Amino acid sequence: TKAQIGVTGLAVMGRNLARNLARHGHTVALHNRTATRTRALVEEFGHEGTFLPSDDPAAFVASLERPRRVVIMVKAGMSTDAVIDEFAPLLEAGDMIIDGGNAHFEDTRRREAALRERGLHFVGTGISGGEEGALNGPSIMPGGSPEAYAALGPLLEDIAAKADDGTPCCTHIGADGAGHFVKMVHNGIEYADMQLIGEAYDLLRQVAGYRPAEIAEIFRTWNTGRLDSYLIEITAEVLAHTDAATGRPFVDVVADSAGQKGTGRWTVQTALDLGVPVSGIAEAVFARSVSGHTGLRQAAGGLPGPQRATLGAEDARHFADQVEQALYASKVVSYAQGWNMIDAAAGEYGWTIDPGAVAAIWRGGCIIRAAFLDRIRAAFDTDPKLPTLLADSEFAGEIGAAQRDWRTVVGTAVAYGVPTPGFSAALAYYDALRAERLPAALTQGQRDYFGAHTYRRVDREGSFHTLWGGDRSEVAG
Ligand code: NBP
Repeated sequence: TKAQIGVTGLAVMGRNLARNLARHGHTVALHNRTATRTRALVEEFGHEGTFLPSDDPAAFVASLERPRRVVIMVKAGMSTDAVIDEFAPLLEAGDMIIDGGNAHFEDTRRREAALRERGLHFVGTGISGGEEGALNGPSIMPGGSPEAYAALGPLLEDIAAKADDGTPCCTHIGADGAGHFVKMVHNGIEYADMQLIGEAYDLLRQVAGYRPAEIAEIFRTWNTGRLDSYLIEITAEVLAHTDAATGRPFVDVVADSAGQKGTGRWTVQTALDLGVPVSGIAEAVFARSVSGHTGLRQAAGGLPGPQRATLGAEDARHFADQVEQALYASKVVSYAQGWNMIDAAAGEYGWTIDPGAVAAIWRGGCIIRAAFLDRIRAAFDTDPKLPTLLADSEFAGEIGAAQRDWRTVVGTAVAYGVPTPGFSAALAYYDALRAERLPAALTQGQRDYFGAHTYRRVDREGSFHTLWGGDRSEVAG
């Protein structure tokens, strides 16, 4: 017998993906640079399905049925290129290499083009859900050609998470790097969601005066409504947790310096190149960065701020409801920005991406899975050309209803000296989009003054320049 699919790179992710495939009845070829990992997998989990382990790449390739499907799950970056260089010469026209690592989409585009020249399919595939997801059903975002997806999709859909309506959380995203691009935006949105939740927590604590265990209860309540999501659920778990060593709330004994692996940063860097404002994600990345600058924080630690008493019980309860409104509205903004970014990239790179399908496959398996995504899917199903989620009638109605509380919360945060860059940036974006006139007109005047950059007028076609250094008459620019 031959294997339907093979996995090379059997650290946590590759191992769990291979087990997931085997548990679904597929025969899985196994390979890892260091053979002990391959053996360990078979020894521990061999009973879960049919595995064909090989120590050497040629034997691994020979154990696969054609067209061959080789999944690479190694550390993203140079390791991926090294593994491609090792396996590509052993493959034949029509075979597929699937990169399930967290590759940068530009690398995926490069690799896809190079392998296509050799007659091989390269499927850059975003996989979200971590270790747990890889084993029990991740959200899967494959790029590459439609032909490759035809031969690979059914296998991936089989092992993907299933949304509540039973549909697999896997769909062909678009050509070459589209899958890894969408996975990158997923991670960016994840950063923004986590930041907004963090701000809500901070306000409930510092303004409303709630203890972490009480805030956990508030989050649990929120999780039964429109904020129902994996991240809100685990936030409640983390906040309810008590440190065994000290008896203090766990959140109080953890050093307040947030780590990052870089996909949030990639999202913002790419958004700058595409010219798409993703201020929610950017503020989240910067907030993690600020948290890590201990030197700066120490130096500024003594600067004055407001002295405010926390709210009384009745006001605190009301404030918590307002924070829910602010959190929800800010979340809608950051998702709207994420989808704008996907749309801009599709234009730039020639991808055809179904925005509703992206929402659909994030409903399960991935870190940002949420009931809310079903509504985003519905918004794009109603109007696939929706310019922004904020223009969808349902979201517009909700934000319209939330905006007063949202302003109150941001204002209160300022008055109390609690930093809420996510809430504030989202509100500023909302106000910028709905503004009749922006001070960009003044910016144009300044640019024309110092650099003769010219401007357009609201009342006439054409480009103009004012002779600022002369008689200040206007000439054609
Ligand atoms: P790691 O990212 O820790 O990579 C370890 C694997 O890469 C091992 O199998 C190792 O082989 C192999 N490898 C390396 Br390193 N250099 C190699 C080379 N030059 N040639 C051949 N093999 C090489 O594994 P992971 O945490 O399982 O993640 C795998 C991929 O999945 C990464 O791209 C990661 O970003 C992505 N991802 C991870 C998560 C997560 O939650 N961990 C989630 C989603 C995506 P060895 O055993 O011989 O050292």
